[in-house]
Amino acid sequence: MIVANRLPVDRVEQPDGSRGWRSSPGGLVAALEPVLRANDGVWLGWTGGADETGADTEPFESDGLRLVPIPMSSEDIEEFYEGFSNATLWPLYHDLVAKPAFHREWWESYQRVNQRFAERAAEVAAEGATVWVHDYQLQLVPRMLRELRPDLRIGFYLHIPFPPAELFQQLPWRRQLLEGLLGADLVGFQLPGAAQNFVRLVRQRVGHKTHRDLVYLPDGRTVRAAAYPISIDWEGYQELARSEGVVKRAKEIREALGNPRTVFLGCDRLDYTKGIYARLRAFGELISDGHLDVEDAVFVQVAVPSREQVEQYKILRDDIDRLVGRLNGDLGQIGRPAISYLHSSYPREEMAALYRAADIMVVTPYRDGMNLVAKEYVACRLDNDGALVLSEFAGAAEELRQAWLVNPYDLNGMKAALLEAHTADERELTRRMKAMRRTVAQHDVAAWAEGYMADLANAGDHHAKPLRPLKSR
Ligand code: GDG
Repeated sequence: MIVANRLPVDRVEQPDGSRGWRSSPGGLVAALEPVLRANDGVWLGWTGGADETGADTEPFESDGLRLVPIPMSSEDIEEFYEGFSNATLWPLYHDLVAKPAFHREWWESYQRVNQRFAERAAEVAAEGATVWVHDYQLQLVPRMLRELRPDLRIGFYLHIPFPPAELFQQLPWRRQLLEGLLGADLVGFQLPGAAQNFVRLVRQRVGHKTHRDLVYLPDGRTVRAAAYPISIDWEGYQELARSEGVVKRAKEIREALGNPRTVFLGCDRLDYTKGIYARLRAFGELISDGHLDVEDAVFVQVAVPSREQVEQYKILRDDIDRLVGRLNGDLGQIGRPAISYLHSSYPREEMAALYRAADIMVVTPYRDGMNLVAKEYVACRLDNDGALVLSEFAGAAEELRQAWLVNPYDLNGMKAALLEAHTADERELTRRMKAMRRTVAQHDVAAWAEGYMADLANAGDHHAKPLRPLKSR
């Protein structure tokens, strides 16, 4: 059983007026879907809409997947989702890039909604089932679920960074969150540093004995904390990038941009952790300094709308709108804007075409758990060309060592890296891209899911009945 904040489907209106479901594309769905199908599993999560009655709990099937909806009222959405999840935990776990808000009502709501997920999971899970809980919205679920169903094997995976003790300490409910996670047999993180932060905090704040990646609980259970860097569907992106439609569309995109010599690309959810503002400033300065010319360079920035009800996100959107307006007003020429700014989301095919069309991919988050966009770009560069400028503070930087690595707080450093990537010769580009492609091809999302599931099968209570390996079931 997968337990995640969102179900892998979106509600859509059918042409005949009835309501249906459409699979929502994304790395996580692509990764977990095969695991789920192979194991006759179910996926439990929120449908994305407000349900004031709380009545919509009937399991349903979509494209062969068994789905169990968890209802949320508009108050839950405001307090649990937009509040505690996205205005408390998100900034706190991303190095305080924004100031986290601590509100006791939000915490109450977080507990209530986590309890709802745990109770529903406890009702649905088969005897001795394996349950994999995902991400920061559901950190209390492992413990709540274990209390209800001690027979289950429970895994947890955090998609975002886990902060150092100095920051985590601020949270008024720090101990409860740690204890929530300790309900799992295996707690997975993107990077080894995050797993170490967690183990250290458990030792300091909860007082349990620890040794390396193991936590020893007073009741005899052991919990393992380890890193499983997430990845992408490598083969899927290869195929997509190779397809006729995508190749043609990539050409069209460059033509529509006026066939400039260099296309820079940024593609992110519109989120203050992603460093969009600073990267556009750096690019703007390269033009005003005379290093680049709008006649032959353009920056395409796709900003996918995200969390639009949260105050910080509204402010960010306005700031970026203003900056883009100013840069284009000051630096652009007729038919030649400096920045081509798109506030929208696109189908996967269009994303792949953009990756193919871009000479330099610019990924400069202040902090990011992994950053799949960087890996997707690499996957789409079938000819071993193109450059990746990547923040040191993205999880992906631990694997993609051949990118031009930058400190996103250092504007001059970013400018220098953008220029270096811009002037690099073909041999240099090929050398770097080839190495990065090898890395991502070897560590794709299937390897990620299999690695985690194999460790989960071996983790936890050694007296429990061993789980049959997933593949042979
Ligand atoms: C979190 C963590 C971690 C984006 N726009 C469109 C679109 N996307 C797809 C991308 C990519 C995914 O969404 C974004 O993933 P990222 O990893 O870049 O960033 P977050 O959304 O912040 O994800 C992150 C990740 O979880 C996984 O664990 O890597 O650190 O923050 O796959 O392609 N897809 C489509 N249209 C869009 O407009 N179809």
